[in-house]
Amino acid sequence: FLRSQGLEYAVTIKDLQIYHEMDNIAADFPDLARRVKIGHSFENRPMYVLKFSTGKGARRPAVWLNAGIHSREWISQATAIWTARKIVSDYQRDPAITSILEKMDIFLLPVANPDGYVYTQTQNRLWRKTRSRNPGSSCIGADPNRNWNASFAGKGASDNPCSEVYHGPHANSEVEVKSVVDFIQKHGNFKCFIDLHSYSQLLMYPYGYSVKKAPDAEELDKVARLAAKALASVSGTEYQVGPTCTTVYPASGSSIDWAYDNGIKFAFTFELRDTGTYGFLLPANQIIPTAEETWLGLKTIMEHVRDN
Ligand code: ING
Ligand code: ZN
Repeated sequence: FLRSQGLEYAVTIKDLQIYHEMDNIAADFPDLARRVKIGHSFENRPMYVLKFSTGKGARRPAVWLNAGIHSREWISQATAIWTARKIVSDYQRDPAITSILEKMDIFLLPVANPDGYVYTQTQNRLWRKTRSRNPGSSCIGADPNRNWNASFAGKGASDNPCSEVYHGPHANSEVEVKSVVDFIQKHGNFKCFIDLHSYSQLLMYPYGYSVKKAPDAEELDKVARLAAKALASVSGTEYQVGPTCTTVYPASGSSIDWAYDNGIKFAFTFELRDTGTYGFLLPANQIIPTAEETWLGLKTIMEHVRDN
């Protein structure tokens, strides 16, 4: 048993090259970035976040950047790891990120669904869900963006384990989701939660579980429009902005609705490039252009969080 665990761990680290880059970033900038294990996946892969902090106080107001919750949306994980490198290289060069980090910590989770991510690289490029077993069904996995405790099992989720939007047996049933929830709750001072998906070029805020208007909808809409404008300034990529439910479709149990209903006001989802020409199979030559433009959108949001 121990030997097989050891082997599995070795394979895992080899599979997830992003984890090596996280290590490299932390080694290159020990005063700014640290790799933190927040839990493990169903198949026992580690869940790593990069914590960016200038170290001036514990539990500072913090930003959570989430990526790769849906494994096939590869531009999400790629944008996240590019962003990690960007944060450390621009700190003390770009006044915007410098001032953001003077006041807040940033936690970046580039691979929120590691088992799914490995599966898309080895078995099925278009796998979306986790890889957990469903007792009584031969279908695998739950949708980790329907599994949060926010109108769980409501509109836009399925109770069929074979569905791509299966919500799972109960809220937080997916250990990958539970790990993030526990970390954020234990920390207790997150002000912003941003989830990166693809594709469609949308920037959305709560709610997805209902057409009811979020109490902060006006402010969130204003911030999202500023972010979309900054993003478009790089190479003209246009984003639509609005609440999830009416901008894309109703969806309950999502990460940003959970964040918002748990006091994290600045909750946004990006649906990155493109609008369907390549869809999930976005060519590699669009990775850096996507990451570059997204960075301006992310900074715009974080500057607003910094000042509010
Ligand atoms: N789209 C998202 C999904 O989980 C979404 C849309 C965003 C739903 C935010 C709920 C909240 O279905 C993709 N492409 O995954
Ligand atoms: Zn997605």
